[in-house]
Amino acid sequence: MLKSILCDMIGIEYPIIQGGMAWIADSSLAAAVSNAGGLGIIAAANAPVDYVREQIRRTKELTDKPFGVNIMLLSSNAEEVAKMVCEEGVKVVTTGAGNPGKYIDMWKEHNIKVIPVVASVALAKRMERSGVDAVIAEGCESGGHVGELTTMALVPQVVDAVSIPVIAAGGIGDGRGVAAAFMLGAVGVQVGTRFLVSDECTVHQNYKDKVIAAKDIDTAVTGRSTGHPVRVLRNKLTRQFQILEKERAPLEEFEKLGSGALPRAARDGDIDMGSVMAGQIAGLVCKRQSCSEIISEMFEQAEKRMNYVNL
Ligand code: TUI
Repeated sequence: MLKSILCDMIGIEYPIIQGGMAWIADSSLAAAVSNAGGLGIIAAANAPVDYVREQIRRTKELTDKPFGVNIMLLSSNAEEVAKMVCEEGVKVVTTGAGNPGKYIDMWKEHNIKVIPVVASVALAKRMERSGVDAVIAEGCESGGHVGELTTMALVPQVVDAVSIPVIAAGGIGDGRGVAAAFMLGAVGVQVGTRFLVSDECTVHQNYKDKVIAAKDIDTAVTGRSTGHPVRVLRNKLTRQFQILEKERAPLEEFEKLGSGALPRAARDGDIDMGSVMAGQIAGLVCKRQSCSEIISEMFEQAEKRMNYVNL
């Protein structure tokens, strides 16, 4: 079976981390991924600290396996959540959309494995110096907040720049993607989009249906001009964003249009005027399965592919 140092570091069976998808990754999804042998992640996103605490406690009731919390650093309560995970005895923290430098010493004092998402070699090196345990190198094929580089270009450059384990993310949706990530020097993968359509994912059914229906060219990045580029599935909202970008509209107009757009899609099922975050691999995601089926299928396929390559 495909194992790596990531499995030993965290105590998981398969070297796969579930993406910390904002407004989507709750205790149901996190526990299902962890019970299936991967590392489930609860997304703190912009949620109130007590909601995240509740999700952590619920996950502990649903699984005895390790799980983590993703802290979205753009959130106004990131600091509060960063402290709360220490109180709750969380074992693994992933971070996104920023530099978690100021929290790392505190997390390490609480024996938390710290695995930030990075989108550049510079941040990966800075994180290694700060004492993190591994980094997730996320290419811009991913859904949600994106950097500039693709997974294919970013992962090997990060692997060469640091001595800590590197996990690949962005555009990985099946066993071929897992095998490719290992070929690039990664010791694990982070997967979001494929888990979106899993049975245990509580996102609105309309959102799942839109991901399943998506073709290769159906994502777009909005918000480049505002400094918060986000990859989503194209819809009425993205077309309105594109008009604002063309008109070079003031920042307030973008904020007005984007405000509450993610819960509108994820919770309320408004896939026309909501933000349907998904990665470029959505075109490959075409059936709903349990998290356990997804993980075992991905790794069976990856192993076959890697053995074939070795022949
Ligand atoms: O964080 C993500 N993806 C996300 S967060 C999110 S919530 C949100 N909602 C509305 C607007 C914006 C965000 C949805 N999707 N992925 C991890 C990730 N982090 N990708 C890229 C980065 C990143 C980018 C720049 C990390 C650090 C960074 O630079 C920080 C620095 O100071 O160098």
